[in-house]
Amino acid sequence: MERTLIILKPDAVQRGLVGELIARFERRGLKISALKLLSVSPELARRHYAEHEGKPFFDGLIAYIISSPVVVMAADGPGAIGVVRNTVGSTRPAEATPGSIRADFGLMVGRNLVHASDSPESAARELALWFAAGDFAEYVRAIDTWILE
Ligand code: DAT
Ligand code: MG
Repeated sequence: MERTLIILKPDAVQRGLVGELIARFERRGLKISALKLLSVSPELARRHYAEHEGKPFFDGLIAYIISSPVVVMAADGPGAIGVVRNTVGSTRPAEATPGSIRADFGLMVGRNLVHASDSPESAARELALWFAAGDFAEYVRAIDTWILE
């Protein structure tokens, strides 16, 4: 079972899409193991996006992510990292596959609604950045036998 980090970015919160976007991950069968809403400090934003430091869009990306609260969650499931990336869609909403979140709700790369970890290494790093070990709930859902073989 994999665990991945999902961030519903400021535009998702401001547009009132939090419930709709979480519902997509739930309906896919993923299990939420941690969830919170918070205002992001510039320091945390820079650490989260450290791989993009120095790129032309970095300052705008940080300004965007700290502009309003975000919802951060951990989602568990078989192949969760790749499944969530596919559910979210391509970085540029204009190029995302219809049916993905970024295609269905977005138009521009700087307002692409959701962050999702892109590899097991990123997931481990990002989960540790946003959550403490005690923040994760380990539980069984009664419905799991109808989702997991
Ligand atoms: P993703 O969010 O799909 O993992 P990424 O890690 O390459 O994409 O980039 C992080 C975020 O930075 C992305 O969601 C939007 C922004 N971004 C990426 N490339 C950009 C570009 N060329 N111009 C403006 N913003 C960009
Ligand atoms: Mg990325």
